[in-house]
Amino acid sequence: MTSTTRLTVAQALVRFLAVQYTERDGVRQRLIGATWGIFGHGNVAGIGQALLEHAEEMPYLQGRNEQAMVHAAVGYARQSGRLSTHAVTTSIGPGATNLVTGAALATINHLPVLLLPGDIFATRPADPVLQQLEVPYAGDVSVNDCLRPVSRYFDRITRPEALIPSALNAMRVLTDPVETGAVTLALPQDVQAEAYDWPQEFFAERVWTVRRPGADPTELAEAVGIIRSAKRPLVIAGGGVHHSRAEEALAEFAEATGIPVASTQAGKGSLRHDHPQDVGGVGHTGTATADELARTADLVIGVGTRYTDFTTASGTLFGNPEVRFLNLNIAPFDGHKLAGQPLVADARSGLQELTDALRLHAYRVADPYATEYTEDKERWEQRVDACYEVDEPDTRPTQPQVLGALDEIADASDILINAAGSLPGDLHKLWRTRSHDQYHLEYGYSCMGYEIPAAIGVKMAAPDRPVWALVGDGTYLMMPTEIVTAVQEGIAIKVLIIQNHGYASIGGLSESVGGERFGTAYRFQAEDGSYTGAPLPVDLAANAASLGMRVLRAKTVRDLREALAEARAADTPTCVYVETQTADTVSGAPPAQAWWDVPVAETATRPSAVKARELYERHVSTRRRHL
Ligand SMILES: Cc1ncc(C[n+]2csc(CCOP(=O)(O)OP(=O)(O)O)c2C)c(N)n1
Ligand SMILES: [Mg+2]
Repeated sequence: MTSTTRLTVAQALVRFLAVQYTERDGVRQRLIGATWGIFGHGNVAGIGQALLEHAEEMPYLQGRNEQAMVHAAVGYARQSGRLSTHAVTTSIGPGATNLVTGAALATINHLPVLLLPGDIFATRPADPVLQQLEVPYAGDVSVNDCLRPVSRYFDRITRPEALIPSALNAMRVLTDPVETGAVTLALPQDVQAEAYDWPQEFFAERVWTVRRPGADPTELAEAVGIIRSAKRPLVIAGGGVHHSRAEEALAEFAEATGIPVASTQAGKGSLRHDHPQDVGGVGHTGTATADELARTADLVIGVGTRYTDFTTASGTLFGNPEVRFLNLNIAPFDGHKLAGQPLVADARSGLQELTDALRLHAYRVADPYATEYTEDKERWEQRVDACYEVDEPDTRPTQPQVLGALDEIADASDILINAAGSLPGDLHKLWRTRSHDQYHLEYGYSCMGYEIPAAIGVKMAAPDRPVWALVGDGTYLMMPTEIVTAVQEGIAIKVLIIQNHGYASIGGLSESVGGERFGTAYRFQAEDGSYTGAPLPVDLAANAASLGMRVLRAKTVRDLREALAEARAADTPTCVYVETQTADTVSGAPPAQAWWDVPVAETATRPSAVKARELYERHVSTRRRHL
């Protein structure tokens, strides 16, 4: 007879989660390293009590905002190579629906996170319970159903014993390199507190091997043939390179073949910036070097990329009539994109197999092609130098000069986190990535507010490294809450706030699409009623200080250099606050080298929109459908 242990559903879940492990390349670690929680009715007596009772097995972390807790877990998971993550528990109702944005971000970026929202009573004694959505036509709907489309696995545990298969499925999905993303186990609050006699085996240590599938021989042979016939091949490295830890294999592939490597936002850092074959970011926010190579490539080798519109310049980038696509991807869905030849495999395994096969054929690109991209890369480097250069250190910096100041003090150990605003474009074009995991840009969801909580998660996974959250004023205002968490836990993140009085990015975009910067500035109204008056008397530095951070204010480039060095050395949460020369007057960064499709009004009375539409139609006419 199997022995059993009597525990509540919540206690059983916590004990189960504490003994799940991942293993890849011989390294084993805990799958769920800790659990974040904000308590209310719906989890305070169930999961809350279980976390208290099993505090030694499962560390608890207190957050301030449910969405932010997911961001922290995602940051931790990405820094851990998707081999370890956190769980997040919430109350029912608003606590649970606050998870939706974080869940979407995790799923879109293929990053694992386990969500445990409280749910309405399974037994329905209290009907409606506080915060319950009543749906007259369906008794089994709760607000947690909002989490279904943004979760890779969703279940509602309406009976204790249903937890067993559901928890196992949750672990399967979290550790599956294709499927992984947000996993949601919605937990009705009465069920959480219900006791059950659990089979002892449920609490045995379990190891989930994260697989590295190799290529199918037929697909591999096709792929080798396609590469051998290419004269102007270009690799586009996506986030899959990092997820697979395939950076060394990519460098070997590049060195063996002479093929240059461009990268998406998620893939930047796949090669170090000083690798002679790294041509930088590609697409709308790319470098001139990479975008010109993409325009003329006869073969694009996508490695672990989803080919978003930023990468393809909304379908206008790959202009060579002969261009073909070879897509090395662990997900068949992405492997087939742009009507390409799929090579379905783990990025590292697939690259190694390609390199071995191409070495046998002694394939290498011709010298003039290598000379061309080497010289172009050098020209782009000079443009970066020019953007970083400071003639007058006692004036306010431009945003690129802020990055230049950070570039001066950063080494391979620094990690930069950013997600939205004008920084992603500037960073993609300019940042010189010194280590494979230095450039942490969340651009799958480009979610304002990700940076500060994500920095906490990253710092937990990399406690000895300087971790910087780079935020615009808009992003800061969206979600500064987790500063309090960093202060409480003594997690020495660094927050760099760039003040430019509103949305420089969307303001610029608005102007280019005939929107005249409408609703994008944080300014008072001028006499004509437009919001172009004086900046608001809002002091974000004082705000960060009020939440417990040490704050260093920098007025000039000279101050900024000192403040960044001081913050870098600090062992408590520290903020550097700098106001830049506003982006609507001085940009400083190179303009976009490729288009991005943001549809413009087809009919309008205002001349700006009419003009923008003409330009829009010219761009649209260059779009290609790759078949
Ligand atoms: C949660 C969320 N809401 C809205 C957007 C759309 N958006 C992208 S950038 C941006 C403005 C960012 O402003 P700020 O952080 O000040 O950066 P700046 O553009 O000034 O560099 C907005 C509203 C978004 N990405 N995320
Ligand atoms: Mg701003």
